[in-house]
Amino acid sequence: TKSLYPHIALIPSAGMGHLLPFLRIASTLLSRNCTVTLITAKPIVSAAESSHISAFLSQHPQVKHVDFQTIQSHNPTADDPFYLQYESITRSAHLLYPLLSSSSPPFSAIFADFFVASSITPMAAELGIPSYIICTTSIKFFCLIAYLPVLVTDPAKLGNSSTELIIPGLTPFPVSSIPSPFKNPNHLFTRCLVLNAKEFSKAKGIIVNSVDFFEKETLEEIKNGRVLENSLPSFLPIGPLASFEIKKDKGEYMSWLDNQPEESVVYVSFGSRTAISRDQIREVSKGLERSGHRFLWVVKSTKIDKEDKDELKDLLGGSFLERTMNKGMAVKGWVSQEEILAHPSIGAFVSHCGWNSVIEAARQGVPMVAWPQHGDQKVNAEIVEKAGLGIWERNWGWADQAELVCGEEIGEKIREVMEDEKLREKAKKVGEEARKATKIGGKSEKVLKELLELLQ
Ligand code: BUP
Repeated sequence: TKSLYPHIALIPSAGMGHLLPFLRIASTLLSRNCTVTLITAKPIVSAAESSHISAFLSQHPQVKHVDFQTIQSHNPTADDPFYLQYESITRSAHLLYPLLSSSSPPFSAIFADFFVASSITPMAAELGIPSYIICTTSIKFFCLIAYLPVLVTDPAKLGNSSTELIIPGLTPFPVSSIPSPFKNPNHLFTRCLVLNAKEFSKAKGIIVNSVDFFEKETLEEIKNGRVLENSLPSFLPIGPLASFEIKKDKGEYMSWLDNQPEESVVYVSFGSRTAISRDQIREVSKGLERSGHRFLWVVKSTKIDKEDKDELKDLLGGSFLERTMNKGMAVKGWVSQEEILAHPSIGAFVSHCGWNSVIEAARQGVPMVAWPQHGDQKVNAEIVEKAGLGIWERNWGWADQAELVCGEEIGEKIREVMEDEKLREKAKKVGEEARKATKIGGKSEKVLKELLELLQ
């Protein structure tokens, strides 16, 4: 029998940047009386993913959890465990058929990560369950992914880094912003995305953690109907997704922030899966010191958190820590980024521009120094710049390029953002607009409400 409220299956992919938006969607759906089944793959790559899933489930006991064992990939050409995990989830998703077909109450819809679309979307169609893709990146980058099946047939289009890539109907992409794996059709990251992109058109919609005004240009181009010959389902921006509460002891860094003057601290983080080289870490430390501003810095030197065993004093040098003792705080391990960005003492955010980080900064109206490292991040950085949320120094290359960004330049950019009152005002406006969108009657709230009504 069909219940009054939808029963939704949530299927995230690997990495915190994919898991967190799903948990946020789950808690939003629960607050609207939906029944939620969370389907996660095991084994899990990072410790942060395991601990967040457990904490979320213990706080939301009404959520049904299915932990499914994946068939592991053994791909010797890929060294990124997250990419391998994308592949194994995709290859194992057919194992979910019995669950998806026989759930009680039956599923009203499946919300699946864009990295599992290729296996879930056709299966859902066969079962007659509406399926929606959850896009955890920007709408603009998603359009690039949707174009990948065409692009890989003609990689010469990316031959020259000083030119632009034209995707019909969209403002051109500077080739220098396209992630380097896209130049290689055999790269695991590219292959996975191509496979998934081919199935995008079969979904009922693409749910995005974005806000109408924040990606206005792209949304208008899509509305004009010429993007990818209109083959994509509708985009449903429901962001900025609100955080769900994880009751934990307040970190030492939060008490430290409590004692700093308003808007005086630069927060620095490059996300959950960017390993910054030791040499680049040194330059960041010089930059922070040179900027003269207070700082809170999340230091990460490995891709996977479980492998991060370096001590702060080995990475930064004991003398740096002593010299900056009264000026800043460097931390290792997981911090509550949303809480940090919401703290009144935060004045700017030096960020890799992972999409969740961008949207969190937008929601809090915190000005950014965009420092993209890989993947979607340069495309996202341009959106940050256009929206008036931050500045982006295009000469700072990808993380895998040999050239270091020197401390002097880093310090200068931090000063520029911290001391730019106009930018601060613009960023605050972005924050106001973003928060308005999810209030009752706001643009994102309406989109969500209409979607859930449709699924009832
Ligand atoms: Br690190 C870290 N605390 O210590 P992105 C990250 N986060 O809350 P990424 C913390 O993880 P992808 C920490 O707030 C954001 O919601 C942060 O996602 C949170 O970047 C999320 O910003 C990280 O999208 O993922 O991790 O590089 O590559 O998928 O974009």
